[in-house]
Amino acid sequence: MKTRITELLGITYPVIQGGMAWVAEYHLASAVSEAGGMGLIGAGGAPAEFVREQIKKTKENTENPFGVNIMLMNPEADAIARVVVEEGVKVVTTGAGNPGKYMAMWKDAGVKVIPVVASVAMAKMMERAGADAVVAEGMESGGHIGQLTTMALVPQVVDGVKIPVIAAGGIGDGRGLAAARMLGAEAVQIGTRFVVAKESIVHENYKKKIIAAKDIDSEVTGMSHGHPVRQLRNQMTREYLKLEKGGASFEALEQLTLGALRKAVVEGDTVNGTLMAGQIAGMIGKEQTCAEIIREIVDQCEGLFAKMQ
Ligand code: TUI
Repeated sequence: MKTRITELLGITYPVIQGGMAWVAEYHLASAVSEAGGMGLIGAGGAPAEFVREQIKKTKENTENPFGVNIMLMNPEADAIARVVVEEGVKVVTTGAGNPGKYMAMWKDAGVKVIPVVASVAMAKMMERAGADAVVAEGMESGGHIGQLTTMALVPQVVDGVKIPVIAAGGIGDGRGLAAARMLGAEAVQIGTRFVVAKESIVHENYKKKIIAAKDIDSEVTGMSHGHPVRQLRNQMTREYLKLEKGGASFEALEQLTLGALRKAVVEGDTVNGTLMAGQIAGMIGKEQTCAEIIREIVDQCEGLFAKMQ
């Protein structure tokens, strides 16, 4: 399972855990890294000092490489960008924006930079700016998404850049890893399956909703104002989509979702909370440890490749 990504990151398996806001804190990140994948702390909308604490706790729990995902809409993104350098974090992934202005600082500090992109143009721009790899994320993903599917996006990004590509969106098992490798990706990033990991601190109610979800149970809100977010259907999404269809303003819609991800993750509010999850939720049937998840994915993928020969 050696690829340019396992070499670049110094990991055993080409499996990267999504840097999910509120969800991806140190218990999850260190468990994934301990299991031979790449754990990520999701800075989400958190303050910079909270992220520093999370980095310190992750270091106490694993000696393996781990990274930090910086969600660029966070008003504290500048401070978090400095914290990762100060704390000697080896890998940064970014989402929901263009990390160009931090690139020189990170490269000078020897940080490996892996922006999440949703288009070929953005991937090329990131390569020119010095990115070490990109995550090509399809709209099957949970959370903030682009417009293209993983199947269409990944091979086009692979053709468009020389740096290695990590596939994300709609990947939850060894078949997904094998398919991603066939599309030219050298690793996968997986979010939703790790939300229900034993080491994930996400509220039981949220985990149960993912486990119970069917293939068609996610919805995309916020398309009309350019911030599409995929999440499981509930009372909140029904209300949101009704208002959105009626032409509600961005501000009015934002009122509905303010603090709603925290409500879901921390309080287990599955009625008014934002249950971010990808389209693959329908395939996720049980809670497992990160080590079991990674082992199963890698074994299944290797079995498929062996069968093809
Ligand atoms: O960032 C994500 N997924 C996320 S971030 C997030 S936090 C949040 N919380 C509440 C409401 C909304 C968000 C939840 N999920 N994925 C990575 C990703 N990045 N997907 C798409 C993009 C992207 C989009 C546009 C990357 C770059 C980009 O370019 C913008 C530009 O400046 O050109």
